[in-house]
Amino acid sequence: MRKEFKLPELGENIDAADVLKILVKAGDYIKHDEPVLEIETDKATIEVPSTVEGLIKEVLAVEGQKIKVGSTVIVVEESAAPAEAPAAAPVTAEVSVPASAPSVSEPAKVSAPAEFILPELGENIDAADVLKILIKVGDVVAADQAVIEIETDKATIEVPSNISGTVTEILIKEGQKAKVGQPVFRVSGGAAVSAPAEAKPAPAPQAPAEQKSGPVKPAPAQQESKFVPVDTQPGILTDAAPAAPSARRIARELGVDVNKVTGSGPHGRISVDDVKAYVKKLNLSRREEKPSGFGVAAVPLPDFTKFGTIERKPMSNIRTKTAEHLSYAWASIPHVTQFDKADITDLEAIRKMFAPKVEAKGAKLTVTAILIKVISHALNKFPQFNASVDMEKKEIIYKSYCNIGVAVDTERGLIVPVINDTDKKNITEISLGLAEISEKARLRKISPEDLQGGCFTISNLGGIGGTYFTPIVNSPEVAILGVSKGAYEPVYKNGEFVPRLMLPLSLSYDHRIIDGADAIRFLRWVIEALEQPMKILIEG
Ligand code: CAO
Repeated sequence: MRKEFKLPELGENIDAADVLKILVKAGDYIKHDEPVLEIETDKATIEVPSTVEGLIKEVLAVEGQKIKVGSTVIVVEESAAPAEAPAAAPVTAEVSVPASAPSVSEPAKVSAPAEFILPELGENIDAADVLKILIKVGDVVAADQAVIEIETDKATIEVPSNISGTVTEILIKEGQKAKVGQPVFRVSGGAAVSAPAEAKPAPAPQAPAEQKSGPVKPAPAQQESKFVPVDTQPGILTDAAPAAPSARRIARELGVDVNKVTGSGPHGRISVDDVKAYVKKLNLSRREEKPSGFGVAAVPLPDFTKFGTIERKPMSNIRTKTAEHLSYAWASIPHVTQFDKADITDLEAIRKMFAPKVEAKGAKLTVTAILIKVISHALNKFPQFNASVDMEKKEIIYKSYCNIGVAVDTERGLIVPVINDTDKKNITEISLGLAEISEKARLRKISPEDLQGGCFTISNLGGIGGTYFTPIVNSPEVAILGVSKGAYEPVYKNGEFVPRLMLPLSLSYDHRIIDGADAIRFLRWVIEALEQPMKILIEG
């Protein structure tokens, strides 16, 4: 009796696979659970075991082609069993799963060791620093359980697992950098919950996980479907690039969209070499491109060891991003910095008077909080300071919202969280907001949203010291206020020197859209508002 072996279910949302290797040929005698072919899905390479037994009459799958779930792979003649084989071995057309292979008959179950890989972390983020590993070997990990704490240039994130099971191996270390797509840990005896990690090549099949006992089931009626290479079924499965997991992984690591790579394998299959060739071509074409105005060629560093002992340490993500962002801002914005001083003697008296009231609400009334309020009014008065430049379209973008970024000094470096709608908040609310973001920044709890949408930045170094400095405009904003240490100094007033508390201010601005005269007018307005707070109430 002739029997067909069809490609079984391969897991949730997997309806086809690439045939890597056919492990049998016509004339072979195949037994239950013997591997028939090696296939590759997006998630894993799998050896598929036979659920039929007999003499192989026909092999319908073709190496290098795609095969759909349910398509016939081989046809066997049951009665043609060799002498030593059981004449009528109990067969079932239901699929048996080798214990060590990824899920076949039970979609989404992973009985093989499964790997958790570092998932996508957001646009332009391809790596993160591993701050803490929250699991250890032997732990039973549940789906959605936080497994590692990482830090990108944007935020500290607890990453939840998408697999469950007992942790058998941890593949990264605290303090290391982990790349998106990199294996993080392995589990055994669990289930993939969503977007399962790429499984390792399946070892040779062992005992079937689902050994059928009890009455022999009759094989279901033969299905009509024959092996259908997907190429002949346009529009069904051709949306994703046919790439091996290894090729996808390297593409991810190199920051390349695998769909843009031309595959040189059968049916355009993309190999690791294809990805590398694509990256090489991309790099060559970039080198040939003309420098983009602000591009500065890197000058090779001298060999410092000639002068003494050195130690090289990797930059943290925050440091790397700060370096890139500030280099870009410094090179692309024509900066001018305007210096001036505000007499905050009276304001200091008012600050001290109101400080207990703000403190009762749980915040501290500081110069920074007051400056945020004053700047919010100034942005309303001088709209070109609450703007961005679109040089491509030759347009200036004016914003009618007001969010102020505050440079915060943390032990991991500088970050600039944003307080939203500062024009609509009173100083107590701003103080509470400032306390919240400073605390979050220092406790590494800032989320990417906390860092977005700023219109203007204030950088107050006065709590530490300094007289003046030249802050760099926080692109795509167009101005930044640097604040240095307020100190008493003699000021000539009404024919005599009097001690006044003077606050040094440094306004850096983008000269493309702000002229020097505008900058002085803006800064003078801010200073007058600090010196005579009634100005805000009167002029708004
Ligand atoms: N002049 C004199 N004293 C100042 C001052 C100034 N410009 N600014 C703050 N102070 C005083 C405060 O009044 C406070 O004194 P008391 O404790 O006696 O009240 C003390 O310094 C500490 O202030 P603070 O830091 O707690 O509060 P803040 O709201 O003024 O500042 C923040 C908050 C987040 C801006 C600040 O903590 C910070 O991180 N500053 C560094 C910013 C930075 O690194 N900028 C550089 C960017 S470019 O590399």
